[in-house]
Amino acid sequence: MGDIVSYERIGDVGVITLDNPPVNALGRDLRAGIVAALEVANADPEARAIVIRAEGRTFPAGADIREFGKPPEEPWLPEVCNRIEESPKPVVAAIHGTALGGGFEIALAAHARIATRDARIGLPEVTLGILPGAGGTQRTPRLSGAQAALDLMLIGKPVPAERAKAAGLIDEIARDREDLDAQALALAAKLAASGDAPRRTRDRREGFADPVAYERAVREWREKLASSPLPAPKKIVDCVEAALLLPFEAGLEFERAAFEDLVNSPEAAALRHAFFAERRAAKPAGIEGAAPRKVERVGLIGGGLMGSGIAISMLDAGLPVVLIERDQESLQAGIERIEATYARACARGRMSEEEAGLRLARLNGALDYAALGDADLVIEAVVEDMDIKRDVFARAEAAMRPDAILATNTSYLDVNALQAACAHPERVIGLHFFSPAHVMKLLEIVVAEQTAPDVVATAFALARRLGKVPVRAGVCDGFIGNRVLTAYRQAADEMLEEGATPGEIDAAMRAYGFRLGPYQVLDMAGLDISWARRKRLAAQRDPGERYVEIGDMMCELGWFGQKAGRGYYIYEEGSREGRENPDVLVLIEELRRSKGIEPRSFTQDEIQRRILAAMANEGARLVEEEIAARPGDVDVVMIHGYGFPRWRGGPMQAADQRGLLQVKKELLAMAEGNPKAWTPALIFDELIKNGMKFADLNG
Ligand code: T1G
Repeated sequence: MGDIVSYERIGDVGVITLDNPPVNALGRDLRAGIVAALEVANADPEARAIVIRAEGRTFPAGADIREFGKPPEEPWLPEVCNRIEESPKPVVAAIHGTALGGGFEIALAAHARIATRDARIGLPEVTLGILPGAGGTQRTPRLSGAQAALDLMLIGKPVPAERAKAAGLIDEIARDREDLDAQALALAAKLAASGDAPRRTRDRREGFADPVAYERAVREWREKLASSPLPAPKKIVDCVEAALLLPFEAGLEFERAAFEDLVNSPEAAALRHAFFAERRAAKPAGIEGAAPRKVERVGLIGGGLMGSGIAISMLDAGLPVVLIERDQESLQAGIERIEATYARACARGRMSEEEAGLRLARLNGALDYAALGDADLVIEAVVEDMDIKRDVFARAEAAMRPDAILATNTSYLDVNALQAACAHPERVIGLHFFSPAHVMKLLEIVVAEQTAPDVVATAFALARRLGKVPVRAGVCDGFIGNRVLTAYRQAADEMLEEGATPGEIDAAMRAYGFRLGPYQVLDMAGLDISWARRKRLAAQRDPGERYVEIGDMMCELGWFGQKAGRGYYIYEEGSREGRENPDVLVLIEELRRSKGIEPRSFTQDEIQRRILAAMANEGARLVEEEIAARPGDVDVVMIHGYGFPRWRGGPMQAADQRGLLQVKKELLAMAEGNPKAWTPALIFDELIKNGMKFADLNG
């Protein structure tokens, strides 16, 4: 059994307890321990029934994801589940926390399931590019029918115990952990006392009661997934359909074959990478032992698009916010923007009026900075102008407590310079939210030269509280995300000059998995934003570096994108769908002629390869400069802030999958036209020479 599984008898019930922190992941040792304990329990003459329960924060939250991609070790999880199901004594699963994936499959193999009211169950394997491979696709629909089973497996989100009970997946609900153990023992004893043979889930057919509804659910999900580029969701539908059509054992084999096809797929490898990269990014080096400061009151300076979004994030997390603006009109506009967002949420049934009222009650507006006197954290979200930000910081510092944290939401500006001008530089940090700030998950935490470790720790704790995905970034122009974005756009612009069209480049990146291409995003965000930055940096630009003027030429004509009705695309009144702007093609043609460039055609594959190489190279430079702590952090930023398809794993993971030598060759070819931008980062040679990948630097 080892020391992570224990067995004891309470009355006439054998109790198997799992204790493998942090989440009782079903690694080899835990699986072997369960099998051994089951044998002991079934051999124990005094035990008439069995309870499987867990210590720690949760019932098993799945198979051990770290084992995937490696040769599987016995006992295999499907076998463990079959052993539980075949137990001659009734087995009850006592669930608390989050019973997910293989953890819930263990419970499904038991003869009855009881869960605490606040427990959640789920089969989120699709979020890892795989499927429930230990009988979940065969046992779940037998209990709940196809609709509930498919929703659980294809949406991939855990559901509350009550909902699982309503779907036939949980038999009893316990008020809390204490009640859980007692009720599980009682249920086990009751099943034993019935004298009936344990009811195997494989023999259950409640979910097959309405085959028409079953087939309809299968058909509807299959239609919904028709255009999905991902293999796992479609295989899940096939498996659930097989559950109805095939005998159980054949269904299990069908599931196993599908699982093995998927577990070694590039999508599954990329999604696993993303899973662990997010968790590593949330634990930055340099704050070990630094206790976060308390944050119970927040001040927000600037109620524009970003400021109001950040305020909503704080209000949503239960934090009171005082919003500061320069005049009454702007303050009113900021407050109305926040109120309108909540009104929309209520109108869409996503929030009750009462809840919206509670959140808005935590919002106060003020014109006087003195209102920041008791704030624990103050964030400025004013216009991207260094002088204005410095002035705002100085006025905030004068009003704030010396131990309160002062943060800037700048997207590009030099946080070191802002910090250096402060009376208490150690309390200054960058908190770079992404628009809309109450929706976008990413939070770039920009650590400046003098930022104190406990201030960094506070920022990461705050991110967790806001439900954000935090990534530590050093100070440079654009931090991690906007630096990589700039390289992305430069690579795209160069292909525009060489013969591609905005539509072709956007189509290629959509085909790669982005929801929108770079020119659609530019039109949405407004071309004037990046124009302002190019103008700000014009004086420092290296004349030797290749510069594509198309964006500037369009801005000079006022073609700022959606807000101007035209940009790379033309937008009919009020529409966000655009048709390619033929006048842009004329401008590009003129630019080519002025530079003597003979246009050529580009395949989608070449467009994707060049852009991905550009992003990976910039990511590599960010790691070399220690702006990014590891390549995985670059991937997390691009996935959560810039729409990089998660199932591709991010630009660094994509470069690893393509092969660093290939990517380097791509860059060298691009560097012929622009050596400054595309000369491969030195790290490429280092890794290639040692047969390593970016992933090997993720620690
Ligand atoms: N395997 C290995 N490690 C895991 C793990 C898992 N399944 N789940 C969590 N961890 C680690 C995680 O890396 C972190 O480690 C620590 O636990 C705390 O996690 C056959 C094939 C359970 C909701 O997809 O969704 O079963 O960083 O920071 O925010 O059909 O973790 O501390 O070193 O995320 O409170 C299916 C994945 C697997 C669930 C807790 N299961 N986990 O969230 O903590 S596939 C999942 C989660 C499967 C079978 C198939 C969350 C959580 P470290 P955390 P949290």
